[in-house]
This record gives sequence, structure tokens and C-alpha cells, in this order.
Amino acid sequence: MERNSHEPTQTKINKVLIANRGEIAVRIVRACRELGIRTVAVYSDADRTSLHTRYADEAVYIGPPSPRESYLKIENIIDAMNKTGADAVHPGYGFLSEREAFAQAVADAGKIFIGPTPQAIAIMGDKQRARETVKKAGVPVVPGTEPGLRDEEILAAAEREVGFPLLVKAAAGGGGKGMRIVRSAEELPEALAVARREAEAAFGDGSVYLERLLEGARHIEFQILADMHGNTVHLAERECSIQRRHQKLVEEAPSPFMDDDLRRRMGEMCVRAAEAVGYVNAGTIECLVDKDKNFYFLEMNTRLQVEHPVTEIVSGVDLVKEQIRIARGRRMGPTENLLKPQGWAVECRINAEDPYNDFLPSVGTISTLIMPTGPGVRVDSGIFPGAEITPYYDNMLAKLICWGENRAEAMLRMRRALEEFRITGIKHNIPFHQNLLESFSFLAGMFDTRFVEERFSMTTYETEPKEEDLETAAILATLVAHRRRQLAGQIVKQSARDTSNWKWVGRWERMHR
Ligand code: MV4
Repeated sequence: MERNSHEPTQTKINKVLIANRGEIAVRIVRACRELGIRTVAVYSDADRTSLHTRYADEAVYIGPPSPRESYLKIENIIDAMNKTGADAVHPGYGFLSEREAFAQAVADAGKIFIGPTPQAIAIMGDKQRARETVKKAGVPVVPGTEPGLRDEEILAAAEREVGFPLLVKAAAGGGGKGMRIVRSAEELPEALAVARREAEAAFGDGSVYLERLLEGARHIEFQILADMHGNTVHLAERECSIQRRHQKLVEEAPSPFMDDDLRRRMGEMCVRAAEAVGYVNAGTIECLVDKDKNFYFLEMNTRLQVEHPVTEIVSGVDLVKEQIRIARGRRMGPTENLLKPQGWAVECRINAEDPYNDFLPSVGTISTLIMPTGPGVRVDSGIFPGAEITPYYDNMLAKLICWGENRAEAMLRMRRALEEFRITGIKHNIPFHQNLLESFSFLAGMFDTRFVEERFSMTTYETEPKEEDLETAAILATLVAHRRRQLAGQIVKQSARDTSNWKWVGRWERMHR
């Protein structure tokens, strides 16, 4: 595809409407404030007193709590822009952020969409079309099926080219939605039929494709920035393997799995994938990396991501400001790929959910709130004492981001910040994060996407490496052997949690000598 499908024209942006709510709406208002741009919030009945509603310069009511009747209603957003004279809209993440029809409606109204073109959103939104497009540009993809095959052809390709086990994926899915594992040829016809029906019901599009299942791979994503002047760069990677049911819980930058050469090669691949659709603005390429460091393009998210702050910290780039700058037709700040992240950043998503009860969502009123501060700590949140947590929207309360000179310092600082955090009135997952930060495997960087669901427990502390890690962690071999001798088989009970960080400090110092 052509690189500059639209002419770079310098456009004034004096007022931005934020078509979102919660912490990300507040985050975007902050960037606008610093740039001297006026802001318009939109709010539903459930958000009359929310932080974003009060923090923006103006606020427009857009309907009932149900997202379908407010935050997802394109006409309501466009009306609010016209009424307030906003010349641009930032969609945040979720809601309308990856809807081609919204980006198009904004353009049709003569306004600026702070994000990619409707065309780029459309191509990347069809996960199979995205695969084909980047593959043609020389980007490695997991072996899978081509578009437009009949069922007999799909079955034949499964045996010949894809192999088992495989995944049936919905073209209109993404983010793990509409995915199912098939372990043998016998199961495939039935699985295909079910997947089609489910995709049709969920997305109004029954197209599905097959991909070989890569088991035990890591989920690593690259931050992309591209301007209208033909510059496309990456700002290195984020490690996102700590997730549960496709909900990320912890992200970090860089990835403990990365090395300079792999970053250079993966980064090049990701820039090429973005260029293949003439991508402009901020985007994220999701990749799988197997234990032998083979990497594959999975999909591209054409929006700002929840976990963008960890990249901001190690790159020194304010991604929201860059998005606005790019949307104005200016050259973006970063001109080179970030080949060397500065220090380390980790983010814990603080959610209103009970980690002791299968992560059951919790609703209610926040009665007390003490947020951590101090050196190396950032909290992005939309909550305050008295805030109501309703069942209408996602249950993320805050993002706690800590940084350090190295991974060890970032992690120990996170332990400190989690201890400072106090939220009462609702259940939250801070105990999950505290438990995770006691896990030997997590602290040693030995984990993949199965970690939380298959190997993590809220009732025991894993202070000793698991047998299967011993092969994969050559770098830790000496340390591991030492620990095994020390702790043979011992599991520390919750009540006996050791709050001293000295053992970890010493261990990391030995490792990095
Ligand atoms: C995969 C995969 C293994 N093999 N594709 C889940 C999110 C969506 N972006 C794609 N996902 C996966 N695709 C192949 N061919 C494993 C996953 C996957 C996963 C990916 C990233 C983070 C967490 C995950 C958890 C389970 C499965």
C-alpha cells in the first residue's frame, strides 16, 4: 500500500473531545492541558460525578449508562463535537477506538480523528486480512490458512500446511476473542462449524481461519509511532505474558526475554508490518516469541493501549502528546527506533475483582483511598474517595506503574508501592499482585502466557523454581542451584510472607555482577 495516502497538512487542534471515560480520559486531558489544548469530556448517567467529567474544561451528557446508548453511539459523539466546536477527537482504548465507521464519520464531519486512517483500521481489524497483508511485505506469520478457502480446502490445509494442534480464530475477533484449540483432524469439522456460528453471533461475521498453535510462547508487543511524513519507528517492546483469560494483569518494559539482536530484528519486522498498511499515529504489534526466539506477527492493535505508560517511561516519549502532534500533521518527536530502553518499568492493573474468589468483579463505593507516591511511582486512575464502581464498565480502578534503573529495582519498588496502596469499600486485586511479586519464577523472569492460569496460586507462595524452568533459564542456573540446595521443596505459607527485600536485592546483585 502507498505510504502517504493523505497529504501532510498542518492542522490546528484547539479543542479535543475525549470519547472515553475513566483513567484514560483523564490521561488524555492531562496531555492536552500541557499542550494548551482545551478539552471536552463526554459522560453517561453513571459518570456524572466521575473524575474525567469534572477534570475536562467542558462536559457533554451523551446518554444512559449502557455503553451502547452512550459511549458507543457515534452520532452522539459527533453531535457533542459540533455543539462544543471541538476540532479533534481522541478515542482512547476500547469503545469506538478501533471502529472504522467512527474514524470515517469523524472525517466526514470535517473533524480530526487522533489515530490511524479508517482504511488502516479496517485492514488490521480483519485479523486474517492483516495476516495476508503483512505476510506479503515479508513479515513472518504463524503457519495458517489463506482467505477465501472452502471448508474442504481448509480441512486439507489443516493436515498439509498448518498441522495439529491448531487454533481456529475469528477474522473479526482479536485479543483472544473467538479462539478455539483443535488437537486432532477428527475434531476439526465440528470445531469449524461451531466457531463460524459463534463468530457470526458475536461479530456479525462468520469468517474464521486456522493457525498452528504455538504453545508456551511469550506475548511480546512492540509500540509503533508513525507520522504523515513517512517516518515509522518502534519504541521497543512490552512483555505482556502475565494475563488471565486474555485480561492482562501486569506488563513490563523491556521484556526480560529480550536481547539487543532480537529487539533489532523484531522491531524491523514490526515497522515493516505497520508500513504495509500505510500506518499513521500510535499502534501496537502483537507478537508471539517461542523459546528458541522464533517470532511471529499475530495482530496489530490500532489504538493507544492500556499499558502504554511502561513504554513512555523507558522511552521518555509522551505517547499521547505524540499522537496529537502526528494528528496535526507535524513530524513526530522520535526519529529513530528505540534500540536501548532506559531502565525498567512495570505496571500492575488494579482491578475491582476478588482474587480469592475466582476474580469475581466487585461493585460498590470507594470509602478510603490512599495512593502510593514517592520516587519512581506513577498512578494513572479515575478513582477518588466516594467514587462509585458500577457494573457498566470495565473494572480497572487504577494502573500502578513503577520504574527503576533495572528490573530488580522496579520490582522491589512495586512491592513497596503495593504495600502503600489502600482501597476500602470494594474488593480489589492488590493481594494478587503482592503474591505475584513473591513468586520466584516471576521475579526471575521465568514465565509465559500460561503462568497465571496454570502455575499460580493465591494460597501458596512459590519461593523456589519449578523443575521445568531449570532448562530454560541458563542465566539463572547457578542461582537456581544455590536456591534449591537452600530451600529443598519448601513452600512458604501466606502468613509467613517475608517482607524483607534484602534477599532479592542480594540475589540480583550477584546475578548482575
Ligand atoms: C495464538 C497463540 C498461540 N498460537 N496464536 C491470544 C490473544 C490474541 N491476540 C492471540 N492470542 C494467541 N494467539 C497462535 N497461533 C496464543 C495466544 C494466546 C495468548 C496470546 C497473548 C497473550 C496471552 C495469550 C493467552 C492465551 C493464548
